[in-house]
Amino acid sequence: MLKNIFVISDTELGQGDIFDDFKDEELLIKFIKKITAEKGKNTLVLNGDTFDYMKMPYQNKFTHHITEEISLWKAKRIYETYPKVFQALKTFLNKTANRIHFNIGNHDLDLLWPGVQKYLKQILGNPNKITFGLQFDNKEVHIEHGNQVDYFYKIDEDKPFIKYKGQTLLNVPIGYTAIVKYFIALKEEFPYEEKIYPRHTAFENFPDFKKKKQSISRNFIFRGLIFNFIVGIGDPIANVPYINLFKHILNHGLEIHDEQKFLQKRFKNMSKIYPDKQAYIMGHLHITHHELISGKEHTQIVTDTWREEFRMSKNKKSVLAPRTYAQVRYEGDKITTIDLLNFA
Ligand SMILES: [Mn+2]
Repeated sequence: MLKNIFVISDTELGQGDIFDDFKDEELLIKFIKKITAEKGKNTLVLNGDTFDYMKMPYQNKFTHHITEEISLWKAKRIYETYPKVFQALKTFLNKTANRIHFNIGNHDLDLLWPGVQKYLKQILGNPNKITFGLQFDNKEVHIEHGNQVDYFYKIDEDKPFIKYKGQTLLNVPIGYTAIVKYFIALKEEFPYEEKIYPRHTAFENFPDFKKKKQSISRNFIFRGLIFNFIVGIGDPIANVPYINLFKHILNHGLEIHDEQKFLQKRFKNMSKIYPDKQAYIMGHLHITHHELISGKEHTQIVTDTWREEFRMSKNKKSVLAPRTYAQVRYEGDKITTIDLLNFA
C-alpha cells in the first residue's frame, strides 16, 4: 500500500494582529487540499510552531506566566482568525486512512496542555486520528521541531508545568522569557527588519535595527541573566538554566545567529539520541536544507518557515522565503523517496 508522511513547520498562525506573521492562508489551504487528494495512507506532521502562541498578547500584555486558561483563549482566537485552515485539516482527516500529528515547538508549547489538545481534537473532529508530542518516530524516520536540540528553547520534558503562587503554569524555556520580556519590543519597532533572515543580513543592511537589538541584548544579559542569578529566589519560570547556556557555548561558541553553523551539531546530537534512522527532519531554523549523509546513509532535512519572512542578500534585494515541505514516500514497508519540495 502507498503511504506518505508529509511534514511542514513554522506556519506560526496567530490572531491576525501586528505580531501575527502568517500571511499565506490560501496557499496553506491549497497545500492541505493537495495532500488530501493523494492516494493511500497519509500522515501530516505539523512539525512545531504551527501556531504562534508565544508572540500573542493576552489582555494586551505579554507574559511568561502561561496558565491553561490563557492558552485556551489563544487557541480559540487562532481558530476564529483562520477557520478555513482548520476546515481544510478537518477534511483531510475525514479520509479514512489519514492522520495528523502535532509536534510541539517553542512558539506553541501551549499544546502541552490537555485542555488545548482536547479543544483542537474537538474542532478538527476524528480525535482518535490526532496525536501530540515532542517528536514523531517510526522505525525509519525521526521528526522533531528542533527546539529540543536548541539550548535556548529546550524544555524540561519531565517537568512541562510548574506551580507558582497557587497557579499551574507552563514551564517555558529561557528563550521564551527573553522574547516576551525583552525582545518583543524589537518586533514592535522594526516589524519588517525582524522578518529578514539570515539575521546577519538584516543587521548588515539596517544599522538602527542592529543598534536596538544590541541594546535589548545588553539589557537582557544584565537583568535577565546576571541580576536574576544574584537575586536567586523569586520567579521560578524566569530562572536561568546556566547549564544549558554553558552547553550552547560548548557546542557553538558565542555564535547565536548563524543557523547554518548550528545545523550540523544539532543533527549530530539528534542522531545520537535517536540512532539508525533513514531520515531526520526538523524545522525551527527557518532555512532550507536537504543533504544525504553518505557513509551513514541517512538524509537530513530542514523545512523552511511558512510565516512571512524574507531572504536578503547584501545589495538589499529581498525575496520571500520558499514554502517547503518534506515528503517521505513508502511502497509497502519500504521508503522509496525522501524529498524536500517547494510549494507555490
Ligand atoms: Mn521554533
